[in-house]
Amino acid sequence: MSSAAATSVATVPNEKSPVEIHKGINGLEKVILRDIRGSSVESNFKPPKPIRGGIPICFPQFSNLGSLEAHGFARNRFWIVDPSPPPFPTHSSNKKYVDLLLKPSEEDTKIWPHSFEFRLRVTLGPAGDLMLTSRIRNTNTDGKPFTFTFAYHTYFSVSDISEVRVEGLETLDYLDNLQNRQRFTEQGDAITFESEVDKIYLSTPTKIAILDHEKKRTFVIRKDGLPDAVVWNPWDKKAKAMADFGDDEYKHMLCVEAAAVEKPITLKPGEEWRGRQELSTVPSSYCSGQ
Ligand code: TA6
Repeated sequence: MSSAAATSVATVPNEKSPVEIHKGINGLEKVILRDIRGSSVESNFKPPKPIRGGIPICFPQFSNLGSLEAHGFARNRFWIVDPSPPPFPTHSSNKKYVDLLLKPSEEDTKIWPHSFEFRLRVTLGPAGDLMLTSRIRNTNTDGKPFTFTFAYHTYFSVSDISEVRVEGLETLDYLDNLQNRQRFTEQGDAITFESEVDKIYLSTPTKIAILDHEKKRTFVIRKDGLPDAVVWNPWDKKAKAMADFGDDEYKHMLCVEAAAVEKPITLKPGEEWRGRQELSTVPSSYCSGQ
C-alpha cells in the first residue's frame, strides 16, 4: 500500500526536458518524460503482484470464496494517507500510528459494484507490538447492502516450521482446504507441522500463540471482530510449484490469519464493521499462556 504519490521532479542534463518521477511508499509509481517540445510520455507502474510476506489485507473476498481474484483486490491497490481520519477510540497516546484509506476506483466498482471507505490504522507500540485496526463502511447511495469476507493474511518468519507449535486452536472445528473444505475437529493438544497445512479454524479464541522453539520466542495474536483463524504452510511440493517462493522457504514461514470467513459480514449503507489484530512477541521456552 502506498501513500498518495509525493511528486519529486528530477531533471536530466538538458534543463528543458524534465523527468517527473512519482513515488509512493511502495516505490516507483509513475514516470513522466517531457521533451523540449513540451510533449510527454507517461509510464504507470501497476501495483505489484500479491506481495508474499508482511500482512496482505484480504478484502472484499478471502481466497476463492467468490468471483473476484484470490483474496480480493484491496491488497493490490495503492492506498492513501487518510486526510481526515475520524477519531479512533481506545487509542493510547504513547503509540505511533498511520491512518490509511482505500476507496474503490471506477475499475474496482466494475468488478465489485459497491462504494466503501476502508480505513486502516497501523499502530506501532514501544515494545514493537503492531496493531492493525480496519474500519469498513458501506457508503452505497443506492440503499444496497454488501457482504464480504476478510483476513489479515499475516506471514510469520519462524526458525524451523518443524519446531513450531500453535496453541489456542486445539479441539476446534476447521474447514480443510486440502479436503474440499470439509469440516473436521482438531484432535491434537497443539498444532505442529510435518506436511502441508491449509485450514480455516472456526469460532477461535481472541488469543492465539505461535511458539518458535529454536528462537525461544512466542508470537501472540490478539484479535477482535475476527472469529476465524487460517493456518497455512505450503510445505515442499506446493512451495516448489510457486514461482515466487524459494524451494526451502516453507521451512521458515507460517501464515496464521485472523479472519472472518465462515460467516460473511453484511453491512447496510452507513453501517461500519471493525476488525482488529494485535501482534506481539514474548520470550518463551515452549511455554505459552502469555
Ligand atoms: O490463506 C491461505 C491461502 O488461501 C492458501 O490456500 C494459499 O492459497 C495462500 O492463501 C496463498 O497466499 P498468497 O499470499 O499467495 O495469496
